[in-house]
Amino acid sequence: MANYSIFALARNALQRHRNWPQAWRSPQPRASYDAVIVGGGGHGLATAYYLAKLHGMRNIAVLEKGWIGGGNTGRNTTIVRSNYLNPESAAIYDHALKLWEGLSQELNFNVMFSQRGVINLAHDEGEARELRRRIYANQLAGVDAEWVTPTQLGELCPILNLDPNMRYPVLGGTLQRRAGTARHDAVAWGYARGADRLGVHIIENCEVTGLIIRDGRVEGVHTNRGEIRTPKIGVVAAGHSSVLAAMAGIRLPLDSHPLQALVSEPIKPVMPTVIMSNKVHAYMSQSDKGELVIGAGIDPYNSYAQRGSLPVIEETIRAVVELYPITSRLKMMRQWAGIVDICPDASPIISATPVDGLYFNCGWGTGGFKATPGSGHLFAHTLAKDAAHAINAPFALERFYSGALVAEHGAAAVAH
Ligand code: FAD
Ligand code: PYC
Repeated sequence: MANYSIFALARNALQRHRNWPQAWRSPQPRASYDAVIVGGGGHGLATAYYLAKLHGMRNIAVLEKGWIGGGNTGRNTTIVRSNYLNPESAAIYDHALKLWEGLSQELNFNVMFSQRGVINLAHDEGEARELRRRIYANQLAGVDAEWVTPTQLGELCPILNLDPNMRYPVLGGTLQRRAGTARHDAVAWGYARGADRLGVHIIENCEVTGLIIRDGRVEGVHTNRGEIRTPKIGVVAAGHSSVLAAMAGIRLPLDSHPLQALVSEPIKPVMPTVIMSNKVHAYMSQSDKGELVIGAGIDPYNSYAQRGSLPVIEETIRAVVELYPITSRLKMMRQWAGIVDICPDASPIISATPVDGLYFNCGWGTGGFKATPGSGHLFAHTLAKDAAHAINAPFALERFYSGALVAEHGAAAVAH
């Protein structure tokens, strides 16, 4: 870490930042690799890192059409939790949460994982019953979860509106104390640097424009930087998974929608935890810079424009002012959207496909940031061994034929 000491910071500032060492290289693509990962978001980079670190696959490349982390990884509201309903989901998200707990040490890169707790509010009896059911399910699955009363909520977050006469009064909520937030860019950068040091080629501005398939087997990819041969392709392209699947003649059970977020001007610390409300509908936390980080529901239409529509954020702001009246005079600084791929059961797909050597990791919808380390770890296993890990086996494409869906719309906690 010597390069990142206070002296190095001062030296680099005086040298006008001209001599910072590159955190990862910018290699020219080779003619062939043992495996190619399509998509340089957190999931793709984590997959490459674990392929190299745990499975000895070093002749591999991550192909990213833009810059790493410029997709949903750099656009999300950074909430990390594992309080899902079904045991299969609790297992996969808690696998990730355990990896989050050691990630800064693993990567020797501060991903600013902050276990400040995540609260899901109940605003009516039905919601309270459903949330309590989730607490019991979580506890049975070994995931920490507890009920908090309005009085406790007031202590955990003094700016929360607990007026019993509000439109949807707060009746209580669930709290997962091990949950929290992480710095999204740092996750991409940390995995990129780690993978690069293990020999992985991270190739930005390299768009996959076609898949080379012969006799039911992958043989490579066409890109805007030429053809690259490979016997194994892992597609981790979040909002664009259906586009990549179509290149192989595969139709995935996914819908692509914009999901929006916005941040306020920075203010003093007022929000020590993360709070999500399904019914009034907004989720909010405070970044270390002091901005309130606010998330919306999805736009109802399909789109690839990373913009989003005004009515959705207008409703979100209404909800935020209702839940936290002190925000009424805050200025909003930035708004954006990312494209999320949503499965009919709101659970992800980590799966082989009918094409030999072609694998997909997608469908994380509005909630895949929290899964980043676990998803990469399990997808690397699946790619290296040509077989699912026990934890991701329930998330194969097979479930859409067998009917063994893993319904998680409630726990997704974002309206869709
Ligand atoms: P991405 O980071 O999107 O990476 C995919 C990459 O593939 C992109 O960089 C893209 O450029 C690249 N790509 C696409 N097509 C090609 C191609 N043809 N060739 C080469 N590269 C290609 N999840 C949570 O858990 N908690 C949250 O609080 C949360 N909040 C969210 C808020 C918003 C506004 C949004 C949009 C999402 C949110 N999510 C959240 C969801 C989460 O961001 C995603 O599920 C997760 O980041 C997906 O990671 P990824 O690495 O798969 O995708
Ligand atoms: O999955 O926890 C989540 C989430 C929060 C905001 C968007 N997704």
